[in-house]
Amino acid sequence: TAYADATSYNNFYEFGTSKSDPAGAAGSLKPRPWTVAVEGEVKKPKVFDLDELLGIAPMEERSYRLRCVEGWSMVIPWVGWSLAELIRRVEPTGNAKYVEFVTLADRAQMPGLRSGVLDWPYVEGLRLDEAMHPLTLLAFGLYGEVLPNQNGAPLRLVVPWKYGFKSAKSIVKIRFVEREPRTAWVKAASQEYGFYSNVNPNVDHPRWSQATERRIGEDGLFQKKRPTLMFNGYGPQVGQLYAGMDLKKYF
Ligand SMILES: Nc1nc2c(c(=O)[nH]1)N[C@H]1C(S)=C(S)[C@@H](COP(=O)(O)O)O[C@H]1N2
Ligand SMILES: [Mo]
Repeated sequence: TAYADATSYNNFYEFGTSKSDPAGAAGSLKPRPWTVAVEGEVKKPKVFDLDELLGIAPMEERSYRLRCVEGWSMVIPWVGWSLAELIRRVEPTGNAKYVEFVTLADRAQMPGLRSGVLDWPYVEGLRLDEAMHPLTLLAFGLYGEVLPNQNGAPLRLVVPWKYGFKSAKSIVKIRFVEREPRTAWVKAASQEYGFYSNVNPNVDHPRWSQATERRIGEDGLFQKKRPTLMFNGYGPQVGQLYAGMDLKKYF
């Protein structure tokens, strides 16, 4: 996906609900100074300064497909390291079953918070084994640059086998918990958005099919549609996490 498309067609409701809003409005986000509190069921809770986080593990570049629940997808060379690197350092206790990601909610920086479209702050969550999976990236950049604000500066998740909304932007808190977190989209519409939200062409969103997708930048005259792949094509790597689970029930 072209850099210009990846940075101008975004979802970031804290800056408005239309795809072009974040690129226009996210200039008011201040990605420095920034801290991330890592807490809850861990032996070594800690408030990390951004500069410390940047040095935790060597930066890697990974091109991931990301598919939005609305049917568009992108392929972006992200820069970051596996979230597992951070998780190992804080030593989760035996009670840590899930990881909750809380993102910035500051009215002074985020005009979209005036709207009640979501219950702020935006919260996402993963099961601990999903969070530990090496594909789960804590991203600090894209295309070899620091993250533009509209893409979730200064740090965000990228969980490539799940719908885009699981990839929380501008994270300020990571909590290890025993119970499945109540995530922002589940709170907003639990019939439409499940906790797992694995990309699954066989489970339709109640209002539209999830069988195909449109790659951003390819939407010319003939609107080429691509078939959506189970787990967004990452099935060989992540399918085992869901062995024995009914993915229609746990959508
Ligand atoms: N804090 C926050 N994170 C968020 C969102 C949001 O509204 N707020 N939108 C999500 C959705 S629905 C998608 S599809 C991706 C989009 O990421 P991108 O704009 O960088 O492509 O971010 C996700 N992370
Ligand atoms: Mo999305």
